This record gives sequence, C-alpha cells and structure tokens, in this order.
Amino acid sequence: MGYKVAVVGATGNVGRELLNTLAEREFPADEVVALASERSAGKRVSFGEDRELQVQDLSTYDFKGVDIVLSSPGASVAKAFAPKAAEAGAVVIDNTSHFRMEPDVPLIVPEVNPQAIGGYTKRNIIANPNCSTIQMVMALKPLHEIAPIKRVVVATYQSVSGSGKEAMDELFNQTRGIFMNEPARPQQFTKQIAFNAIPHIDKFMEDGSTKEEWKMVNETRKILDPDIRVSATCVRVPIFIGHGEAVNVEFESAIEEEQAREALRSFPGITVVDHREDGGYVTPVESAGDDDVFVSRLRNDPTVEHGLSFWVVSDNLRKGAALNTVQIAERLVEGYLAKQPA
Ligand code: 2RA
Repeated sequence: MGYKVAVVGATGNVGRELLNTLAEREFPADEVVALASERSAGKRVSFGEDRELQVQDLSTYDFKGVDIVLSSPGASVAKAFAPKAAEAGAVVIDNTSHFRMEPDVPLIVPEVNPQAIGGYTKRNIIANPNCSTIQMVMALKPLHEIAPIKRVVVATYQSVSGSGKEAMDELFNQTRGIFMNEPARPQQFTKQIAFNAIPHIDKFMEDGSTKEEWKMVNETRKILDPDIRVSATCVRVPIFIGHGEAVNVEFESAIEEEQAREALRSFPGITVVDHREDGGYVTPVESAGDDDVFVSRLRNDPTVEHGLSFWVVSDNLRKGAALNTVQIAERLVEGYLAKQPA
C-alpha cells in the first residue's frame, strides 16, 4: 500500500523537478496530486516520461488523506497552507525559507543530519535547506568529522534558475539582445545579468549582508554545528542551472589533504573530480541534471595553521532542492511512516 503525495508549487522550477524526481526514483506513491495557484489550475504538468497531471487549485484543496506534501511555493504561501496540511495529518517537507530556522522544525540534509528527521512530529513540518547551503554542508560534513571546523569563508556563483523560470528567460533574452545590439532591460534582477555578475541575492540586511548570505550562515550552524563561524558572499552569475562555490575552511586541529580527499570520496552523494590539469574539475554546466555534489580544486591553505580550500558544484534544482526533498520523504517512509502491505 503506497502513499498519497501532494506537490505544492507544481508549475515552478522546483515543483516540476519534484514531480520528475518522484517518478525517476519510483517513490512508493499510490497517488500524486499537483497543486498550484488558482491561476495555474487546469494546466497540465508532466509526471515522469509518459504521464501528465492536471494542476489543482491549492486554495480549495482538502489535504485530508494526504500522507506527504512536497512544497515549493512562495514563502508566504507556505506559511498559510503548511500548518493546515499538517493539521490534516500530512507531513509537509517545505522548500521555502519560512520554517527553516524555527526551533521545532527540523532542517534536513539526509546524508548530513538524518538523526534530526524524527523531530518532524512536533509540527508535522520538515524544512528543506537553501540550495547554496545544501551543497556546502554536504562537503563540510566529512571534513568536520575528521577535524572540528572553526570557520568557513565561502563565495558563491549562483545560477539564475535559483530565482525562477522568469529569471532564466531574462538571461536568455538579454544574452540574445546583446548580440542584436538591444539594451539590457533588467526585470528579475537589479542590473544586467548577461555577461555580468551581481553580488546581491535576496534582500539586504541591516549589517550589509544579504538574506541569502544570512541563510548560509545560520542554516549551516543549525544543520552541522552551532559553533561554526561562516562568512558568505553570494553572487548571481549568468548560468542557467548549477551553483558553484569557492569554499575556504579553517579547522581546530590538523587535517591532511589526502585524508580530506579520501573522506570526501567515500561520503554518499559526493563525487570528487580533482586533477591538477586542464579540465580536471567540474563546472556548474556539467553538474546540471546530476544528483551528486561535486568537489574539485582541493588544496591546503598555508595562510592558516589548519586550512583547506576547495570548489563545490551542484545542480541547485536537484540536490539543491527537489532531490534533497524527495530523499527526506524516502527516509520518512522508510523510518517513520511505514505502511503495512495491503
Ligand atoms: C537562489 N538560493 O539561488 C536562492 C533560492 N533558490 O535564488
């Protein structure tokens, strides 16, 4: 006997990837429901190679009987619907930032802090971390187990798909326009994104950092270790899918480069591609469509007593969102919501 699964935000970048990933991984669902705004109700979205689902209106949907909700609408939509769905008995795995830092909501990367999943019983809500956080903590976890991490400095190079489908269209149109001598007219972004880099993702905070940087700092500490100090600079770059991150880590004690490389190589969900030669590293374009987090350019940092630097890349819509969400759902059904066979 399978599960009834609802996907909220089914017409967005992540929502479509959620449906794709559920089908690809043959999640044990008896029924999958696609939900979105009233405006999108009636549209059809693909579910796997050969099926389509008709989108239903979230605002009038009754979650009674739904086992698991995979959610990726806007944060304000999640704030409104998730508690109702949880009240109706569903476990909501939410991709928005709304619940991530709430103390009674577990924030999960299954390979990093699976022990925290059980905390879902407090509110029937689990939060999926920010894409840029997920790929970084995946790489930090095996290293932190060798030597406690003292400080992380990270610069991100984030693709436009993190900002939605319209942002991808803007990059495409601006790029084409430049070749046609048309002036770039920023809409989704504050400045031209084609052939440019924008050091601003999400809103500015009081201290001059951005909300995206605040997320990386605080989500890393909630997921991995509250004592880790993180300094982040998040930059939007003209890439369609795939985030790259330049990470520098200072440890409390010694960690050998080869020891770190071995630990990364044997960590589930990580692929190390690291050859000190032309092309001996992974780029965001190559990560698109892949499940793994890729680590390259691993090297000692001689400027501190115990330091390493590396490059980490991942498909921000897959492991950075949809795949991580479905993996949480898989752990839920395996460990917590097991159903007796019919
Ligand atoms: C971004 N991480 O890349 C944010 C939200 N997906 O825009």
